[in-house]
Amino acid sequence: MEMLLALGLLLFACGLLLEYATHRPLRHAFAPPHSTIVMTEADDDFMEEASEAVVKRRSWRTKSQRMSRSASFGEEKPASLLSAVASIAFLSTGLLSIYAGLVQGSTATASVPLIIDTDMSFDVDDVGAICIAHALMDLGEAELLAVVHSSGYPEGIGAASVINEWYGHSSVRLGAYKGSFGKDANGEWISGLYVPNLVQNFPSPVKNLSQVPESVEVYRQTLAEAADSSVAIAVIGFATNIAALLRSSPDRYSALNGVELVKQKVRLVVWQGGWYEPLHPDGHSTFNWDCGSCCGYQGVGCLGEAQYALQHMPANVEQIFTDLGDAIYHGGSRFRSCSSASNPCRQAYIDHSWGLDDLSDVSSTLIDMYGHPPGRQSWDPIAVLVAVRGVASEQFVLDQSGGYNRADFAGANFWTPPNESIRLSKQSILAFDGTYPWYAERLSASAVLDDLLCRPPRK
Ligand SMILES: [Ca+2]
Repeated sequence: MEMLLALGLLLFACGLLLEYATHRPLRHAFAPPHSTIVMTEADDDFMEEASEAVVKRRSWRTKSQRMSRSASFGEEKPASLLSAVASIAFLSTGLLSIYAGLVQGSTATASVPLIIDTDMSFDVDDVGAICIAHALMDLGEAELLAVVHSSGYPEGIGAASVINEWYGHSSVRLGAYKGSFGKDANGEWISGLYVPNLVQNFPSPVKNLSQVPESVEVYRQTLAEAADSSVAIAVIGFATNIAALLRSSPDRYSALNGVELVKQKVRLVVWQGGWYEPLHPDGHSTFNWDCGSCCGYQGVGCLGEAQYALQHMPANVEQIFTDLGDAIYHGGSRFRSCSSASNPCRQAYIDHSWGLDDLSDVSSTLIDMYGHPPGRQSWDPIAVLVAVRGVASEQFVLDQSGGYNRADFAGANFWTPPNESIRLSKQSILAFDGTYPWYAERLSASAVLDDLLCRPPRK
């Protein structure tokens, strides 16, 4: 982009110099003699009615019009046709180059390079998170670079491949943690309720982790290829992969170790992990960081990884921690009716036990307001949404910026509010901005997520 802009500016300057050398402004070469730009009363009336921003733009235009108003083009010396053509060539080529540079630049800044680190299996909100990431990719808002899976359950990454296939995004890299964590007390992999159906009955090139590299390898290759300070990572599962990344050594992809590589390439990490006041109490453990201790997972191979990752994340990387999602539902009956049976995202919600038809976990207020059964809570989709769109676009706000988060070995987290000694921290907690009442802001977020889920793949 910089090269294009520099070339454009150089050519544009050449055009101006040539025009100046001929003593005849280019715009005059084709203007009728003695023509004058006329300001109307309507222009001034409109200015008074316009917003402040519009007034500023029109004031600039009016000023330039007034400067031109007295110009009498017939007084200029005639220029040769050759010099006029040369001026046009320089100016138009320069402007086109500038435009191309700006377009390229705007595209690069509008599309967020994204990696999703998921434990897809136990809960279905990982499916929603990854499906909306693909929808955001179709919209040009995200560039989903990779999906990595954070438990050893062999088929988990197969479900991610099914979703890639559905959206036609085969370029999205896949990687998997290949350790022993992810089993229950009987030594059985914890599979969840939707992965087997997706992997066995929907098309995908990858069925299990034997077909993909280790997550840390995918992380390192993808980051090494990315622009500096560009990548957003949404960690919506266990911390096994990202801790391994931070521990990693130089390899064929990069001469940097893991911390150095993250420091150079990663702009933002959004963590679905930990609990934060006032929504939730401080000092408690939560699913992702205590390695699913509530729900049958044996923690060996995972416990301590959230603690390590928080301790070793470079300070220049922005970190947003989110526990929002409890009463924000997505993937309900609206999703069932807006998409087809061939959509694996939809099928996952149907297969999940807390999915479309189970209302036991929902308040009657939310059902009434939303008008239909609500689907599943939205912890992971919100993390991905914020990683891509930022906080401003969906009524979110960053709270307690400059505070500091840490976790203990068992995965309980402790948030230290900002103060003088840690005011330079780039860590924040995600919150709603309070524009709307509690239920309305959640319903609004639900609608955003369902809008994205209902988008058919562009392919
Ligand atoms: Ca998850």
